[in-house]
Amino acid sequence: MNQKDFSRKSSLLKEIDFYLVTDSALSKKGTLSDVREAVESGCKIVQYREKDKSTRAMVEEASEIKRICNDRAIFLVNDRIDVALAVDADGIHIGQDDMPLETARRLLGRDKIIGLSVHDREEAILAEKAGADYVGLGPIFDTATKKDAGNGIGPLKIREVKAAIKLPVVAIGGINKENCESVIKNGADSLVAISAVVCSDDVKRETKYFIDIIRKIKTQS
Ligand code: TZP
Ligand code: MG
Repeated sequence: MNQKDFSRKSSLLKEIDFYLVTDSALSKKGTLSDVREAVESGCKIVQYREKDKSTRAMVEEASEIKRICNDRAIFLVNDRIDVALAVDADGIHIGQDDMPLETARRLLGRDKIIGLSVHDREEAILAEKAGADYVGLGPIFDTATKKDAGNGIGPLKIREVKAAIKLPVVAIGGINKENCESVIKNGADSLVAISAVVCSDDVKRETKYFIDIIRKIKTQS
């Protein structure tokens, strides 16, 4: 998105439902195809998460993802603040062991979105105090996608975190079509389902499924 400013940032994040995180190792049709299909399906937030490519290849791919997202979806880069800056992404997503949030904020400025991974209520409260724009909470269920993710914390923890902070909470880890209802019913604003979407033959269809179910449950509650 081009015209992002500080006042629009929180309203943009209020609109997210299904959140696409890319994974080139798991993807059936490739990262760019996954982003294209998800955004065409109505996905409003994309995170470029790439662990195996050269910086040059990442900058090229990130630049293409930015073009696809354009003004249709928020575009964030996982971990790599240099790549985010190089392509003027909308922000970054970082973990507890990555660059400190305060440092990332200094480098990116207040208009950019910074998401932080948290595992419990205490980390979520600290994330809010440090100036995160949203938290990624997980792993909600056990997952094979991230080897060091630890055990699933269960969907009830979402409720606990939602009660403690005002920031949007994005649930991640082991989420699929069977268990996604419990994630939204327990208060998640948005969810990530990496393998459930990028391993499928039809990313467009799977994205649409998640968007529809998330919206349906949100309007019921
Ligand atoms: N962070 C916590 S769990 C996870 C990440 C990146 C992997 C989620 O992948 P999946 O396939 O949706 O379980
Ligand atoms: Mg990280």
